[in-house]
Amino acid sequence: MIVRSETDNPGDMELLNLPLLGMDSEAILADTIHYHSRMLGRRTIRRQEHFLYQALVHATRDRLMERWIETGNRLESSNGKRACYLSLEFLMGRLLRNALLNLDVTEAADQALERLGIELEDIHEQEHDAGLGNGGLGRLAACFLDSCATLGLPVRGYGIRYGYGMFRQRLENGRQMEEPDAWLREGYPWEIERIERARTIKFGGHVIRITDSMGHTHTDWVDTRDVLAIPFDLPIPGYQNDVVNTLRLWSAAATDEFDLEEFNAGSYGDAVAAKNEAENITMVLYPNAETENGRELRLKQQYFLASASLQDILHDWVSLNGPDFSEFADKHCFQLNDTHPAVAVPELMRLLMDEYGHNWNEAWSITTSTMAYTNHTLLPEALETWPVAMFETLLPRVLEIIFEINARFLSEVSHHWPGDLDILGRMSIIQETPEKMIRMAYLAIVGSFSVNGVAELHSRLLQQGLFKNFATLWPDKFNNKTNGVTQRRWLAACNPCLARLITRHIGSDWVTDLDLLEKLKPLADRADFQQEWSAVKQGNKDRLAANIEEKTGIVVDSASIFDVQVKRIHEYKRQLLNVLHAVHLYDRIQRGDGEDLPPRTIIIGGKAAPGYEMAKNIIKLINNVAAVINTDPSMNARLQLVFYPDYNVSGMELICPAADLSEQISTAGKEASGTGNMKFMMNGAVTIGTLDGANVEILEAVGEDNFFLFGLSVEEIPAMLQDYDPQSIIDADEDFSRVMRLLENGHFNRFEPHVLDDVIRAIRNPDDPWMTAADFRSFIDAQEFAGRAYQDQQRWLRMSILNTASSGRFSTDRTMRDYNNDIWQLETIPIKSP
Ligand code: 26Q
Repeated sequence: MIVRSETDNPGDMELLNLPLLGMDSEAILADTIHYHSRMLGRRTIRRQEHFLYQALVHATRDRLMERWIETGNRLESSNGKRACYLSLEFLMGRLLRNALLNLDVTEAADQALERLGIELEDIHEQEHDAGLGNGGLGRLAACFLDSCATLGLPVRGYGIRYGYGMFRQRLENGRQMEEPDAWLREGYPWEIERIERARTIKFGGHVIRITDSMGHTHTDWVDTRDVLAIPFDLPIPGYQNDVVNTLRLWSAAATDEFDLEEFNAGSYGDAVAAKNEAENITMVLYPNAETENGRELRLKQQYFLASASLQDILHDWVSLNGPDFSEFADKHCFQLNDTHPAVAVPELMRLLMDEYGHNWNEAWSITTSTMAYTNHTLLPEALETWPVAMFETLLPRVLEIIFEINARFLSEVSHHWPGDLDILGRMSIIQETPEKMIRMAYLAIVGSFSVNGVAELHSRLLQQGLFKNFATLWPDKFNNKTNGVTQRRWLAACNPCLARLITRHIGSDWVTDLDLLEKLKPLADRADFQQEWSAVKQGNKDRLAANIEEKTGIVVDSASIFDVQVKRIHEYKRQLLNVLHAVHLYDRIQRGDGEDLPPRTIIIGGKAAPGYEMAKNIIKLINNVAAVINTDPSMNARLQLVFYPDYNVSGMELICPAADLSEQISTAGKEASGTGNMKFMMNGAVTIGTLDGANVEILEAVGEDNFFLFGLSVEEIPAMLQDYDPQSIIDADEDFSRVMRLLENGHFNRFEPHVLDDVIRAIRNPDDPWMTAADFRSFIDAQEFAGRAYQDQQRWLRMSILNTASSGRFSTDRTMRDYNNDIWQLETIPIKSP
């Protein structure tokens, strides 16, 4: 039941005394038909399932809307603290399945559609993924929102409504081709446009100072080219608790449809061009790649998000509280998802000073007690920097503020390290050479009261490495918040058969309290339970096999071990090492040494940033090796290799329930956390992995008997890198030599000479920072061990069950509680228990 709030102003629904909408199949059917005919104007439900999908979304959205309004009312009347999650990416995927689950109407919707002779599953297929993110960081933001709503935490997401999300990947002769993702083309029925809340964002112009009659100097940023930011809201339902939070996505528009002055002067073209320039800002999501660093449009996106979101919050504050900001910092927290929105630090300063009349100290005190920064990388080359010159032309007033922040900060540094001149240059927010650049991570650290990494190892390495000096200066700022994933999407919704099996044995409370999966541990040795577990996994493997055949034409053997690596293609993630293993197995089987091997299907999927040549070469290599292996009759069904095309959130929802072996094989010290590792574990896959990111904690949770550990540790790597000599490693290893010979002889590129040269050469490079050759032997041995374990099905099933049973701490419910206890300190919205 929704408890209506007792506000002074009754809402529309109270005024009309409207009853709440029914949650049964009759009511859902009636509303779906209503939308289908009266809104969409369709005469028949046959053929076009897309319209039925839209109609069902509208029926679902109505039910969300009631709870959304009520959540807003309760939030406003409680006047409590809120957090804003600022992120350039929210990788939401599809929303319908999750909305039905969280509203507890999956069965009702299923029955309603059954009456129309249509399968709910087919309706889900109609939904286009909201691919507004690259990978882990964007998906993490989406999981956070689900957990916050479920816990009743008043957290709002702020992001960008890109016209084109993550590109679609197509393969042509084994090479990645990018296609635009026109996800809004057929309309997006989940969003609500809130034109009345539009904000104006300034770019360009210059700064002037005016001294008034009282002698007060005021700073103005004038002659700017302005752009409108229009918010589109998405509902974020909690799990069966009547809470609906908000994800607010900003879209850019020209301030005037046509600039009349220019139009009248006859420059129609210029007027339209100006409109285009404004709308370009939110046109496309940037794929993550170093080559994308420093693009002006990307900086515009970052500032656009930061300014619009902060203006939105400040506007609300002033309309409710008037000009008194004394309690503002007690009521707000801004969590920065990496440095991408870090320009929010100087922007909040600017708004507080120039728009709301505060002095520097007041503004700084508010800023540094509301901003918190999460870092997601350990690669120094991935730290964001921006040319000062670009800020100068695009954001001149913001640049002034950054300089002042830096000057004050450096004076603190020189007090702490008197006489140390070098340290000023090393810690400065401004890097001086070769070109003046702004170090966004340093800006974020200086402007925040909390800085966190995303796994224990990662947070420790940050404090000992990249941010060492800052951690010395402010030890209390630094903390860890190990990532998680939401079990609603990543177990309950995507693996319904396993969810039902678990619920049958331990009850359903694990959906909101994942530690309860521990109760599965005593069942891990029971033969009957193992049989049920095995049957569910087999069903999921059959489902994935059908999907793979549909997408690639390859018929995979679903009785084989499914050995899966899906993630963005990057050298540090070492898809290359995985390929070396595939080639090694191929070689063994060919030379007649494969009799004892269990049949294996290696599945690799992921996108390469369009400008990242080496990553694209790795995709080409995988596909070439796959073509040879899959057509070689001597493989005798022992080995298959599949490149899964256009891997995305919906792909993972099919893949992770079907995986036996989860490949988490990055070079130690490079993967900040990983979250795919957690999704696989939760679904009963066993990990083969290095001691990197959250793998360390996964190993700790599940125990070394239930994890295939290999590879150098972070501590061993520097020494090894000193005189790293892949050549001698290869020469000393017969298997490795044979693999290299096959690769270098052109066995996998017979009619395409040299296409694989670069990627093969990387393995022999003594400067290879990813040290692929160094871990070859230990990886091959661990794989051999995993294969043998799989052949003992009882042993394997036990491992699989224990992995799921130990995955409790990798729920984002735990992660969000940790953020809330240590950083946000929000009161929960009173919630209905599920
Ligand atoms: C950079 C420059 C220009 C344009 C885009 C970017 C860009 C965009 C996205 C840079 C990085 C990203 C995304 C990074 C990311 O996904 N990092 C991953 O975050 C996960 C969640 O914390 C971790 O689990 C992964 O280990 C980390 O790699």
